[in-house]
Amino acid sequence: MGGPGGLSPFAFRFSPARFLPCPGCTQVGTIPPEPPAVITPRAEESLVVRHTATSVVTIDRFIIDQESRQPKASGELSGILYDLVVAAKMISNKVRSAGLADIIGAAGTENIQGEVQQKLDLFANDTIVKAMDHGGRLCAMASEEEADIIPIPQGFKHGKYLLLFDPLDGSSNIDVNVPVGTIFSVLKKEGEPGPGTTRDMLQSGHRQVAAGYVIYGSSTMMVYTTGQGAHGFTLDPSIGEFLLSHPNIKTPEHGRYLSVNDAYEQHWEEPVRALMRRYRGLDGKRDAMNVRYVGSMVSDFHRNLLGGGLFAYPANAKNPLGKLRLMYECNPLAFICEQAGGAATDGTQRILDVQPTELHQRTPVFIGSRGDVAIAQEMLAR
Ligand code: AHM
Ligand code: MG
Repeated sequence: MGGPGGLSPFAFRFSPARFLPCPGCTQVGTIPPEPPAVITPRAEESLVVRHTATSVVTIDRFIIDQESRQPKASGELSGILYDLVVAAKMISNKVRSAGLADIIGAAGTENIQGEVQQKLDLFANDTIVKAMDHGGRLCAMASEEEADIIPIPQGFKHGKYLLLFDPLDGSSNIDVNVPVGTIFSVLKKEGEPGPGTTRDMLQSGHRQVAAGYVIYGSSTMMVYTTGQGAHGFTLDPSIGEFLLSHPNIKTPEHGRYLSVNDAYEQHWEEPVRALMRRYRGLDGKRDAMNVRYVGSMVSDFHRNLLGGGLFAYPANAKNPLGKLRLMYECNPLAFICEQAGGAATDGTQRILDVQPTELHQRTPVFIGSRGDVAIAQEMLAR
């Protein structure tokens, strides 16, 4: 094991020699194999894979490779990831045609096939539930779209894992063609096998066994971690496969971008105001960060993960715990961020150490480049 970027050598096989006309000559003969897909470092220490015409690393292949590093792996977690990949492709396909809703029928109306159009976030929710509920690997699910946990239907086997997800985060942006995303977290049920309960789900984020997100942007990307680094895959629509594009993502120690909705400034407490002045360079203690706020957490987080920066959704007088949900928004992104060398805090403690008491619990969050998160920790703990 241990090829470039931590991949096993078999992930970079040469295409077999073939009998084809030699390039630049008229003879028919064996042409040398193409060079293997190579991984080259780029700025910000992230790695980018350059695939060749005949050698690519699909997400399935990568998942198998990672599984083979865990001698005790049963393959169940890999199965969950495969099913999520299928759901992500289906949601991506639907999101891509969202702009056509006015042509083929808006949500709540009948489309030309006589089917009732569904809101995209509900479509995404149903797609994930149906992709995941019968595989025998999960014992329960929870979604931002549903108040209670989602049980495994009768007649299907219960597995040992729990899946929590936000099917379509930032979905209010769909109407204006802004990227949205799916976020997921996988936990393991402790104790006796059988149906999962809310209580089983109330685990701190550091116990996640896998987490990831899908961003439906100018391209569709999935980024996930099982605790062996954070890896990004871009959907190639021509072959319908997620291909490894960003292995072993590393986020810069300090970032360029600050992502926060400062319309809430009047409702922030003074330490948060002082912190934001610091990030903007207004107290003279650091260079000003550039402000970028999409209003779609996955988009803001993804940009900052690759380019460096900090996403913040602090508590405010109107929302004393902020807006974002701990278990299926902040925990999975915090797991990925830490795997990429970043950090996440609620202002007083590491996000991944927060002990949840409710399924849909909210938390303030400051997440991104380690050095920038450290400033939040220092200034808010005072
Ligand atoms: P949602 O789960 O209802 O889509 O809300 C979450 C979204 C995040 O994607 C985004 O960062 C945030 O809400 C924006 O909220 P605000 O408009 O208050 O800044
Ligand atoms: Mg959400």
